[in-house]
Amino acid sequence: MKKLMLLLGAVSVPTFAASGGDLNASDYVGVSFWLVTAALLAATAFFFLERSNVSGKWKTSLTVSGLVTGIALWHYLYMRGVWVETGTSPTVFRYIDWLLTVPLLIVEFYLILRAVTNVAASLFWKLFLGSIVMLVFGYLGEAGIMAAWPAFIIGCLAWFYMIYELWAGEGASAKNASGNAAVMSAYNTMMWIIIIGWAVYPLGYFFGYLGGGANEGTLNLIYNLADFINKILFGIVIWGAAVSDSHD
Ligand SMILES: *C/C=C(C)/C=C/C=C(C)/C=C/C1=C(C)CCCC1(C)C
Repeated sequence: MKKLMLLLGAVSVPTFAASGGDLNASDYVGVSFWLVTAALLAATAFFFLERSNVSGKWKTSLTVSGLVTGIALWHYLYMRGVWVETGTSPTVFRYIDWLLTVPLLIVEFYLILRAVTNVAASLFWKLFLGSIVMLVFGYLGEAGIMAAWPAFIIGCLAWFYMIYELWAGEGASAKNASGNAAVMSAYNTMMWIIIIGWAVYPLGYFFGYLGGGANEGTLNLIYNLADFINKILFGIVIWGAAVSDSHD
């Protein structure tokens, strides 16, 4: 209970700082910022409270899920303010959020694999470095420091490299060598999240910058949906695996 009070206290502070203008009902992008903010708040409380409901080896995974949604909640409070007040993309807040939460998600993947199998730390570092290159070039393209197309292509190559490592690299050999059904299914879930779940982001970039002129509404709507899938739904999938593994 004390933990929950602290959590609620911590999230109520920035809402004052971040209260931008009013929310217009026809501003569907602003409404999507609002909805994802509320969902992130609920998800953060949920993941921390559910720690007591799972066995020891899963607790850290739920903590990391809660950190991811908690960090994103903090940024969404401000991102919504930027959008509602200026009608432009909160690019800097967005990328600071990604730079913090994407490495945490990779830690999360690593923890899940570690819970069921022995994976080399080098897989973690390869995914980590790939994700940093992907995000740095995404930012250079979105901030107009680099032309939109080349930045996008280099970002995609870094993402393809991560997929290649998971699909055919040392992680894949470790998985196949294990011959264990639980290992295979945890590994494959993570691989498909990075392939399908993460593909929503480059789609957002594509429709935002490369479909003829900048379209900031579409960009932010797609990014907000992507965050909902990859931060909240992904956390819920882990929670589901953790609960079923803890109660049988
Ligand atoms: C919680 C935030 C997450 C999981 C963010 C993930 C972001 C990406 C997978 C971004 C990918 C991009 C490319 C593959 C190409 C360049 C543009 C990016 C940065 C949007």
